[in-house]
Amino acid sequence: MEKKALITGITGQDGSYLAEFLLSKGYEVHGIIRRASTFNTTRIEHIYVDPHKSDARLFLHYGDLSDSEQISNVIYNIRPDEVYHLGAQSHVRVSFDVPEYTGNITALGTTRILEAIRRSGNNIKFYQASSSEMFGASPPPQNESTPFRPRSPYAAAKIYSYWMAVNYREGYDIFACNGILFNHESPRRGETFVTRKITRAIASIISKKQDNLYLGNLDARRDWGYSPEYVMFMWKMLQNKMPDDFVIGTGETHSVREFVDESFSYAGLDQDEFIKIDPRYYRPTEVEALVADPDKAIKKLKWKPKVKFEELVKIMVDADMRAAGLEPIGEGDEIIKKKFPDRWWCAD
Ligand code: NAP
Ligand code: G4F
Repeated sequence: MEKKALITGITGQDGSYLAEFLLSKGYEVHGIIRRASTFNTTRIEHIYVDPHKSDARLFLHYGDLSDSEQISNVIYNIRPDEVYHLGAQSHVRVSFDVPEYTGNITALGTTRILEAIRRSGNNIKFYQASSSEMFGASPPPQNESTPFRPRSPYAAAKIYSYWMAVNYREGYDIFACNGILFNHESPRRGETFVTRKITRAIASIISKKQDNLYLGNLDARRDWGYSPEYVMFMWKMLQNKMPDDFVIGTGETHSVREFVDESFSYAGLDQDEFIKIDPRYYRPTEVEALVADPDKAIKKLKWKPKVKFEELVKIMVDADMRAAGLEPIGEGDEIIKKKFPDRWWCAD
């Protein structure tokens, strides 16, 4: 029988790729969406079919992670086999401005889902979108045994969720897995995260719509990978025999400055002309360096990321140039075609 998956955060970067991936695996996919005054479903419009049609396999339900009753109703009515909990206030800098809200959604939202699963009495597998941000001040490389030393309200909220997933696994025998994912990007990345902010700015500068790009800390280092590859491993974790927690990342690290260098030179722009520092983008406490040690996932899940840092940059610059109506440079498109020939859902 066709499996059913429920995705929270389906309108986000990862949720949209995961929905496509699960549809390609034959799942019936359900997503929770928030009511917004403007459309927030742009990333999933291309896979949406009128739910009244017989071939519809993607269904959307209104709900909010702050509303336990609605969450419970959706889980009770759908009876999913797997829940992928990706919904969150996911912006680290914003979490310093709205720490209480971040705790309510990113931390307590997880408890609301786990409680709904437990109370339903059904056998439902659970994926928690944990984050490398939880390692915070712990020096790299970071793996499943590295202590959590959070440096933001977001990280503290994610650590709470991590432990709730572990507790429901140990206490109630729920098949709950934490994917501790390092930064992963794509053309669908939210526009205020640093990589996308840079690649969008490049297209705007070339289009003469923007003169400068204001950034914060250029020295921070991140382990950046390609989102479509990461969402496949969310699914893989839930197909394992036993529930477990895994670090997923490339094992390579680059500074924000290197991302700027690589992307501006790919686009043929002189960054010195355009980059300015705005201290408003500094964080009260910063995570200086993240580098994954994904050895456990390599051995147990056969994790092997295909997209390298320089390739990720090219994929994102090309996509933003195309979105701005410019002719892409083209190397990024070639990388997608070559590395994912039968994975249509990777292409944007
Ligand atoms: P994203 O693009 O910011 O998407 C977040 C999703 O959560 C959106 O669909 C958003 O809906 C939804 N959401 C926010 N507040 C909500 C609420 N109150 N009720 C219901 N839904 C709500 O994030 P992402 O990059 O895809 O990341 C997916 C998850 O992985 C997040 O939990 C993130 O914290 C975590 N994570 C991400 C990375 C990364 O590098 N991308 C790494 C590690 C962990 P709207 O569209 O309505 O805003
Ligand atoms: O792109 P960022 O905002 O991502 P950050 O803070 O690493 O968080 C992302 O990755 C986490 C996984 O480790 C996820 F859990 C989380 O949900 C999110 O997806 O910032 C990356 C780095 C930071 O050090 C920041 O200080 O870039 C630096 N930065 C420099 N200038 C900037 C800017 N970040 C942003 N957003 N905007 C800037 O102008």
